Amino acid sequence: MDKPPILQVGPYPQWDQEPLDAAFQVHRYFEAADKAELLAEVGPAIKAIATRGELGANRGMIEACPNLELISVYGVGFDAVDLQACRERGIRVTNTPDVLTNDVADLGVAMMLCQSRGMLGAETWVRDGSWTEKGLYPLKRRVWGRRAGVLGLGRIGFEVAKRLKGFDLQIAYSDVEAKPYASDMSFVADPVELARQSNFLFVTLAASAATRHIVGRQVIEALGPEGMLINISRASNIDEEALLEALETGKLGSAALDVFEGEPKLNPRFLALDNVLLQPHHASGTIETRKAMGQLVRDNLTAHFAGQPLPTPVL
Ligand code: 8YV
Repeated sequence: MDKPPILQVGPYPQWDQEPLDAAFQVHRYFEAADKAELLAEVGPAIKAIATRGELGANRGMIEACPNLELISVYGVGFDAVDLQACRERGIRVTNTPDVLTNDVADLGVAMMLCQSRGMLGAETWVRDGSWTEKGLYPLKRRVWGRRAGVLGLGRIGFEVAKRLKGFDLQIAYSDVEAKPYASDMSFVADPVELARQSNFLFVTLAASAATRHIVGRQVIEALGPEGMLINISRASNIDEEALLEALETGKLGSAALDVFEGEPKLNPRFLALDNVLLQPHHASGTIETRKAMGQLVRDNLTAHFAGQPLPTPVL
């Protein structure tokens, strides 16, 4: 039987590329010098798209593939896929939930600890000789015993909260409603009030049109000059202009960010700030998790072409 033709939007590690190439006739969108030409040429044959969370598939790409049946996303977030365009044509969408939850939570908590204790500056202090020349490193702020807010208590938010309990933090959360599995945390419906009560605010919401800029000026200013904002979700959940302004003026104490508008080309104003920890969207970036994500992308494609139920559908 002929291998099903698929469109691959972005690169995957070699350990994923090889089995993908073995099972499918893969057209590499990211390698095409003229992307419109590639879509015009192979679009009508394409039955499935394999993409990444941050790359998704826009309406133009979906429309260029009139026989498209499935979009398999390497990532839990599928906000970059035009879901409306998929609904209109009955195109299925899958993601890679669960397998990445613990690593994303780990990185969020690590970012809080790193930033609060000034670990990057401390490393420089050792390497550049400041320790011998200037003496003790400036004192930083404690983490344990303080108050954390988790905005979005889904799978990742819950794992963040679980880890924070180990650091003796007091935990509150906001979500559309109180969660039955979170009886030992306080529910605060209003994100502004959650921020007001928190020293550390974690943004762990699945991004959608409804959550766009949910962390706006009011939330940021409620977190305040002593507060820290940690984002391991999507940049669109935060009003980046308001965040930059608050970091520049000291209305917000600090931030630790794994995601940015227009990444990887982030706003250069971030680079001038010393109160923000910048990470290259790698919260799920461990070998173990990425292997599991790649497997799940292929499992969804394989199940689809075998006419079997999709392991992790979102649409
Ligand atoms: C990316 C992510 O998909 O899970 C998500 O939603 O954003 C990430 O895991 C990852 O950077 C791989 O491209």
